[in-house]
Amino acid sequence: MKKTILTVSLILMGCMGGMNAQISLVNPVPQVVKSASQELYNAPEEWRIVCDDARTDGIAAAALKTAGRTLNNDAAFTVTLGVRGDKAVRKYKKQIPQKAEGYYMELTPDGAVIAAYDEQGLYYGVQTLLGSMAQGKIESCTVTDWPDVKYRGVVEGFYGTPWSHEARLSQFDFYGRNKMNVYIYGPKDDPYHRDHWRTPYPAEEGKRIQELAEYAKQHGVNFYWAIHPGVDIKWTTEDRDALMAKLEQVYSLGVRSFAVFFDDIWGEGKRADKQTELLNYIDNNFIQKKKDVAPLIMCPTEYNKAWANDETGYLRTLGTQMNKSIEIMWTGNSVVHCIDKESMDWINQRIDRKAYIWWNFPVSDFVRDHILLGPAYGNGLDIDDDVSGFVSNPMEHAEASKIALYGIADYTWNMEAYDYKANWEKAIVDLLPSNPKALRTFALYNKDLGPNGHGFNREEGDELKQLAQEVMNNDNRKTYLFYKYCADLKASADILLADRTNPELIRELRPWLLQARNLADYGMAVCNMAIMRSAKLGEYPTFTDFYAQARSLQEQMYQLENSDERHALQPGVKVGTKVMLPTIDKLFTQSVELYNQTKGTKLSSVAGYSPYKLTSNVEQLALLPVTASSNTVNVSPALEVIYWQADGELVIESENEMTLQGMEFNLGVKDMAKNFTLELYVDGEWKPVSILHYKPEDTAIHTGNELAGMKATKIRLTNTSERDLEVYFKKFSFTKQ
Ligand code: 14T
Repeated sequence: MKKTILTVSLILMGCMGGMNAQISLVNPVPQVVKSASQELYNAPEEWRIVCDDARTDGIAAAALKTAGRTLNNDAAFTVTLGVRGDKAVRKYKKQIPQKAEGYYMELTPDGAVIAAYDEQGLYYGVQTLLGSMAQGKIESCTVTDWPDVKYRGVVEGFYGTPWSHEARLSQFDFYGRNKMNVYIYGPKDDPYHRDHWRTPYPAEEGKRIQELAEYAKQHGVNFYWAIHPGVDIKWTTEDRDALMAKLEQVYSLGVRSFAVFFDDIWGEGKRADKQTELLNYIDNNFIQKKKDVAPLIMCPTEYNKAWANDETGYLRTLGTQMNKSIEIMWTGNSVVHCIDKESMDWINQRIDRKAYIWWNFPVSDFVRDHILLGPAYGNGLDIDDDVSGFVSNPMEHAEASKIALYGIADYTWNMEAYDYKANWEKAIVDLLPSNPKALRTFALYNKDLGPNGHGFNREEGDELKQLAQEVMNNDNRKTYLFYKYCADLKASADILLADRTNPELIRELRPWLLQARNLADYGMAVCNMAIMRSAKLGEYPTFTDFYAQARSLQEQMYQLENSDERHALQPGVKVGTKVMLPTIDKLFTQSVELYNQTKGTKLSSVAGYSPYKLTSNVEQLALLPVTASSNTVNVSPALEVIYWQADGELVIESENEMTLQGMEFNLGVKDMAKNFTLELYVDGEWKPVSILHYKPEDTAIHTGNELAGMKATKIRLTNTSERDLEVYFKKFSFTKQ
């Protein structure tokens, strides 16, 4: 099969028009395109639709009717729609690809014919037609098209603020346009999904679910509703019935596709045999019985290779015992990982079916100080036959996620042809046609995730690397060039801040736009320092003026990171962390050192500004950001279970001596205080401070009265229980006087 496609696309490259061909505006890239000529015609202002009665009320016709053109039965331009067997497209029977969701389209200046395999394919044909006319032109061509992956889309599966209702509606428009057919509703912080999974949706919330399911359907998107019962499920008939009742409620709201998630839990809920029994029960007594419900999807507890234990055979149990129609999700070799052929073979063997990929990109719930605007790349281009579905877990920033999702739509539709760089360029124009250049420049510095517990990195700033080196070699011409990169970033951020065409996007980007301005200003100040270092004495402004400016900007960046521009518990706003910021920091330090050498001054050359430093030999804690607002210092909570080994410690060090007021932390497990020792570093010595739970059933840990008024430079929390512990890290904060 692959071979024929390859030959077809090779032939195609010959006949396809240049990059301006209007069909090239379409995302995802269609499988087979034949262009008749290079010529472009004006798209029609009005058209008439010709189709069998059975099609008039379908989603394809509806998409045409709402596409902003006048319907007129006398119009010269005819759009003929039909699926296999329809009279309207009888002549095109042979051209229709024999694949679900496939379609054939013929476009001339006089009209379009879309002949599809099924109604969904017809809808996609219409999307291709509309997409190609996005710039008001049409080109004569034929398109034969179908998806490589059966289920393509998004799982709203992150921790953090769930998407708003409006954001979701806008997503479904976007999925429809980009031929994604799955949306799985599973935001970790919707109480009715996880913490209170037994509780039925109240009327108001239920109405919104209903509206979402309906809107999704109109856009060719299957709305899956997921339940996450593993946190506290008892393997009793009572809980089983509670779960069934909840599914029934959601069914009554119009939802026809369901998923059950068992990720990020421990204890009883993790048992493979019990999960299997429950899922088979749901499958036999609900999914199959209803007749109009899609195959069930489940997310296992061991959802990636790093967490899979072949000895206990969790995955094998699912593989052998669970009904074959149930889809099993998988994130790859680790929680956040790209997928390749080899890793698919590994998992598919174990679960005895094709895994349904849950790709943890562009999700940023573990690096909330970053926003991820880079391309979607790194997955094998040859795994279409090895996956049953492929969905992306996005950021809590719905609009901004569309850049990566645009790529995932393309990748899953036409895998072999996927060109992530070309796709990214198109994605930017699609998202912000009013200011693509500014968005592109800004996005260049917001691709990587920075250091993170999952060790997942993205390319960023490669185009700057050589220049950065040359700047460090004191080549002033290169410094001017680097200055221009900074100026470009500044201009882009300013332009975007005033863009009014996509207010939701700008709202999401805002903290990073403000930080980009600081970063760019900082970069320009440092370039000025480097240049003025060798300038004549007395020339104004001087090196020290720019030094003071650079210092101020370092501090402003710190201030913004700790402002309430972001989520209170997980703040931080970082831009350009891979190349741009480190380059500026290095150049700052070097310039100050050289200046000190020649002038005999003692200016501080340490770049960056952070009065608090966290160190820990507990691996999962070592990278957590520390933030501070006026009197409160806070360590960002971790999402996962923390393995806190015996004697493992967490230390917070302050630049200046602090007078403490109070402190509270929460390790998510009751009766934990007795396992830990809290100490303050006072006058060169560690002094213990008592800790306790106010109530036995409380997980919060408080300090004794002696803390208030103590002066210290460091705080240390140690596991002194002589046992390795499993805890959460929900809160760690203290206040100063
Ligand atoms: F179900 C899974 F496939 C999955 O990825 N679960 C969560 C997901 O909700 C979250 O958005 C994602 C990225 O943080 O990773 C999973 O959550 C984790 C993963 C960890 F390794 C939470 C804590 C972890 F330590």
